[in-house]
This record gives sequence, C-alpha cells and structure tokens, in this order.
Amino acid sequence: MPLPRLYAIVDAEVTRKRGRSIAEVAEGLRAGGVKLLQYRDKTGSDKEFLQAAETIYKRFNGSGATLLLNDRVDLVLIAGWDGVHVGQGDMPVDDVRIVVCDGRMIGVSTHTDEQVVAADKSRADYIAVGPVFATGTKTDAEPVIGLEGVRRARALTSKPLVAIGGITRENARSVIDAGADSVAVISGLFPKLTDGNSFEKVARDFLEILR
Ligand code: TZP
Ligand code: MG
Repeated sequence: MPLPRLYAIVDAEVTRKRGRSIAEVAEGLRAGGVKLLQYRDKTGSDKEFLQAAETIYKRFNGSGATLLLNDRVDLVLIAGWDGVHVGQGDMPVDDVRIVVCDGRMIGVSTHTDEQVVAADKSRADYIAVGPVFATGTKTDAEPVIGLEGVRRARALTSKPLVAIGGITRENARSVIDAGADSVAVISGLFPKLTDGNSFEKVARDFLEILR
C-alpha cells in the first residue's frame, strides 16, 4: 500500500510551546483527513508519553490511519500503535523488527546517501530523508540536503520515501515532485490566524496541494 502523501508528526514540545493541546491537534488532524501520524516526545516521562499516545489513539480510532511512535520501540506494543520510527542513533532497524514483528511498520531516518543505501538493505518499510530545508524544530539537525538530496535518495531506493525538514504548504509540492512519496511535517502543521486557527484546515490544504 502506498504511503499517504501527508505524514503528520505531532511533537510534544512544539505543541506545548505553541500553547496547544495534544487532544486538539489530534482532533483537527483527524478531521482534516490525516492517514499517517507520528507522535514524538523527546523530553517527557514514559507515563506522559503513554497518556499522549492514548489521547491520539482514541481520536484516530476507526479512522483507518497508521499511527507510529518516534523512538519508543519499547512502548509500541503497550500503546497498541501500528509501528515505530527510529533514527540513526536508535535501535538498528533489523533489531526493531525482532521486537515489533512483521505487520507493524518501521521507518528510519537517513541524512546521507550511504545511510539511504544501508536503510534500503534493511527491513525498514520506508526511508525518511532530510532535512530537506532548514528547520528550527530539530536543534541538532544534520546539514540540509535540499531537493537534490531527495532526488538522489529516490534514485537509491525503491522503498517508500518520506522527506522531512522545513516543509510547508508553500514548498510541499516541490518535494513530491523531487521524488518523495510523502512529506513529514511538524511546525508546518500549526495554523495561522488567517487559517481560522484550524489544524483541520491546514491538513486539508496539504492534502489538496499534494493530490
Ligand atoms: N528530522 C529532520 S528535520 C526534522 C526532523 C525530526 C524536524 C522537522 O520539523 P519541521 O518543523 O517540519 O521542520
Ligand atoms: Mg530517534
């Protein structure tokens, strides 16, 4: 099954800093038609992580969306989510596969051509590349790969390709045109006042642009 074009990442810290709640973000994204979502929390406790995961799970129950946890291989089965996304410093993909089993989705972040080639040989279901553009969300982000990096990654793998980093409604189409199957977005999901402050509107806009 192809990946949905919009990959919404709900980040705990970004959500808090913007003064919004996990519940309202999840509610808006579901209403806006999001079918692929990751929950990411780099700072909270296990308890907070599981509470937020449950909040999102309840909102998306029955929507047909695929729900992935960032990093937390240990919590996927407990939370009942569909899979996990790991980075280069996390548990290796083929070890993750032993823990979460076939049928659940595993994604991996890559930042160089060599990492894309290695990920292609692994049991990952999709490969993420980035940052495509400059991002303020990840303070320790690797160098920007640009649309050229997306094109190179596309040539190196036939696995589903997700692009991440600095993606907005304004530049999302160019990322798909460069060969990505899906765009992963964190800060670009947050609505402006001119959007009526609605996550639903932003999600709908992305889906329309990426159609
Ligand atoms: N990995 C590479 S860039 C990035 C991650 C997690 C952050 C993306 O956030 P934003 O706000 O969509 O630029
Ligand atoms: Mg990670």
